[in-house]
Amino acid sequence: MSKDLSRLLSRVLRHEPEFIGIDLDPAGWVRIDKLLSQVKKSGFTADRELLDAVVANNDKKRFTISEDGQRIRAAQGHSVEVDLGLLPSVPPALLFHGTATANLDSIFEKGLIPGSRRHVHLSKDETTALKVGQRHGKALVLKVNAGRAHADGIAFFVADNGVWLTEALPATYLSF
Ligand code: HQG
Repeated sequence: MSKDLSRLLSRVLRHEPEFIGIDLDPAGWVRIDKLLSQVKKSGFTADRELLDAVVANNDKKRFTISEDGQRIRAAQGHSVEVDLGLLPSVPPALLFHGTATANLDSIFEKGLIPGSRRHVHLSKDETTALKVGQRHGKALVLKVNAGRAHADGIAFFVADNGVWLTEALPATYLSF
């Protein structure tokens, strides 16, 4: 049950709010009471207790509840247009990006690009990056020279859940 709600939240808070008839505000937030009533109207089971458990136990901390406890948003991973309001941060010298080997030629030609999402996602450690890459097939991990990219003026952001984000990254900052 909590897995179903987690999947539904990912879908509506990142990609398809209209699936249950909600609107996200420009920073991706929605009121929790409105969300829960629309979830129920759409035939799913949910209440505040289950929602809080899903948020607290989510393996990747995908969802953030606002400080006043009234609103929720996805921490990252959006394909809908949102401005998360994150301030640029100084990244670690080295970050990692897991991808499918089949993407390599294109990545070294065009650099990392966000695809259907708003940002390129970077991991702090190789293990996490490998897991991200494996979602797409035979995987490998690219090293991202984030220190040099940052020094060259590329902005990096850290999402509420610690995933590093950037808008795009030329191949010159990538290596094996
Ligand atoms: C690839 C998950 C060809 C890129 C994870 C990736 C993450 C290119 C795919 C989050 C390319 C996009 C995001 C280029 C990039 N040519 N392919 N020039 N540039 N790509 O799913 O990074 O479980 O949108 O390497 O944990 O895999 O959903 O991004 O393979 O944090 O919460 O294009 O999603 O979180 O795929 O994953 P995605 P991602 P959740």
